[in-house]
Amino acid sequence: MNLKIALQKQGKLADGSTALLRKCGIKFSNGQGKLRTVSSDFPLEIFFLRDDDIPDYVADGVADIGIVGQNILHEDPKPVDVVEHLGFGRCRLSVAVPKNFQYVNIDDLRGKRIATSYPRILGDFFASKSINADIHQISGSVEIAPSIGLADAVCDLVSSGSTLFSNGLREVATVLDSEAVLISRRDLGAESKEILSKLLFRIRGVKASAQNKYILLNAPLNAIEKITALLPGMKSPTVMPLAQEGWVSMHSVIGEHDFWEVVSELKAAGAEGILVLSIDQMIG
Ligand code: PRT
Ligand code: ZN
Repeated sequence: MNLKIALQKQGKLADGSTALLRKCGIKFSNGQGKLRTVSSDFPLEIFFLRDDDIPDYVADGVADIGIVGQNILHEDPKPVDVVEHLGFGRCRLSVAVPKNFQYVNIDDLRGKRIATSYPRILGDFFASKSINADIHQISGSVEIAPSIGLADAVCDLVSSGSTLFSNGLREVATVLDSEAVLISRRDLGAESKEILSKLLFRIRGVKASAQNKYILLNAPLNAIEKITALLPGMKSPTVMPLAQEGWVSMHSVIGEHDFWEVVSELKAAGAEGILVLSIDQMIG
């Protein structure tokens, strides 16, 4: 039996989704135009679909699980469970105004015409701020709406901000932060649940490895204690003697977030020859 997963065929989540499965050690071919494939080494059947359709396919049980942006689920909620945040496909749904729009705060959007593909999320946002605005739903190319006279402002997904910038728009308010999530149908059978938990175990290992680095350094014996406090790692650092008397090599794992801060503290504590390597897998 295979677990069926729905992925975006083409677009912003397509590469991240297939890359995640590959990092989980799942092999499959996805040649051009292929709509369906079966992994050769994991009980997984993969469907390649349009992102907007994925929640429906999962809710209907055509697929058991799927990868989709949170923005899609918030705009059009379906009876599916979010089982894991995946840490890629990050973007935000933001309101942006033309450069010459005198924007001071959100109240300046009262009575304005705002073009978006996310009328529900934007409507809820305005309702929470007691703002009445004219939400104009369009399905694409939202960023050109102000320049062609269709709207006073827009509400669209932003990642780098370069699309807004090149269309003379300025981001003024974030409505929703979004990332890719793994969703599941609610009535998964026992066997499917077991495959899903194997997949989740691997996904969590991949996520942990992406958030951590392997660090090696040389230190004088009298710095071991201080450095151990800075590098607790998964349990405690490995300490190995160097050929040179009075020195050791210390190995540990370090979170990517506080990496630069810790590195300068390590140097201050006496560490030398610091090497930092990426981790393929990390199983707690
Ligand atoms: O064909 P299909 O329906 O499957 O794809 P689509 O065109 O509807 O979706 P797609 O591929 O554009 O986006 C899929 C999902 O990726 C979205 O639902 C989000 O969850 C996520 N995502 C992450 C993004 C972006 N980043 C993003 N930057 N989706 C869209 N964009 C667009 C945005 O709409 C704007 O046009 O990219 C442009 C802005 O990018 P920057 O970098 O210039 O700010
Ligand atoms: Zn789409």
